[in-house]
Amino acid sequence: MRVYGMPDFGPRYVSPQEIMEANNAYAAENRKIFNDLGVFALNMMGSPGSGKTKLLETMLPLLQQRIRVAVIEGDLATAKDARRIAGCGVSVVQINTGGEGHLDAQMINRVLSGFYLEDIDMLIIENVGSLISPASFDLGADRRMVVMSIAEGEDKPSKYPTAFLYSHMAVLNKIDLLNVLDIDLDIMQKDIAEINPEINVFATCCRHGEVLGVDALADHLVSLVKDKIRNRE
Ligand SMILES: Nc1nc2c(ncn2[C@@H]2O[C@H](COP(=O)(O)OP(=O)(O)O)[C@@H](O)[C@H]2O)c(=O)[nH]1
Ligand SMILES: [Mg+2]
Repeated sequence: MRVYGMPDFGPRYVSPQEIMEANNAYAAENRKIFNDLGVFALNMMGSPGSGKTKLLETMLPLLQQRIRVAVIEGDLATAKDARRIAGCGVSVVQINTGGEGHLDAQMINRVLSGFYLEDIDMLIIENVGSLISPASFDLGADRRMVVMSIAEGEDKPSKYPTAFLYSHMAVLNKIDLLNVLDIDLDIMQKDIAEINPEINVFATCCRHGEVLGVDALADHLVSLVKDKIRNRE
């Protein structure tokens, strides 16, 4: 919900609950559209620079061999990420939020008509780069995934637990940097398991020529998408 200008009868207070209720109504509508059309939606979150777009660029060719994928890109400004994804031959819509640090369900709802959803098995939504507010806004996706670069520091999952608490998958990216950083991957994994014992953790490297772990993540995602397709039949 947005309040443009001030109504005649004076300022109106829009409570956080009202904002969340309005968001949840759109999220429910999105979920219904995804379920009616058999589209598996993934809400992908993580800090700026954690490697979300790079992970997509690396993983999309593996996914496209087995399922039909489209992407929504969220950023404050520019269509740079959408251009990168379009380079993989995938349908993509870029949403620029201006100042907002997250995508909300209404923004997703507004761009869904830009896709031929009947011809898509999976819609991946790369959220605005942040470990904080994206985790609070349900988009109506089937699953949530948080991507963190190990270079962000091993203490970050415990300092920013919300995204890990609400995600089904966590990706620890840039493991090629283990050689040059004083990072203990075990501490990160232990902290994540403490925040959310159910979460599936994947360690990846997306660096050209050194790709690691992306095939295991792609396999996991394809099996989730195929489960949804099977349950619908
Ligand atoms: N060394 C290394 N660099 C990576 C890896 N994954 C991504 N990067 C780099 O990290 C930077 C940020 O990646 P980007 O995909 O734009 O991050 P996003 O903001 O989360 O979408 C880019 O320069 C990527 O090439 C990785 O696994 N290893
Ligand atoms: Mg990006």
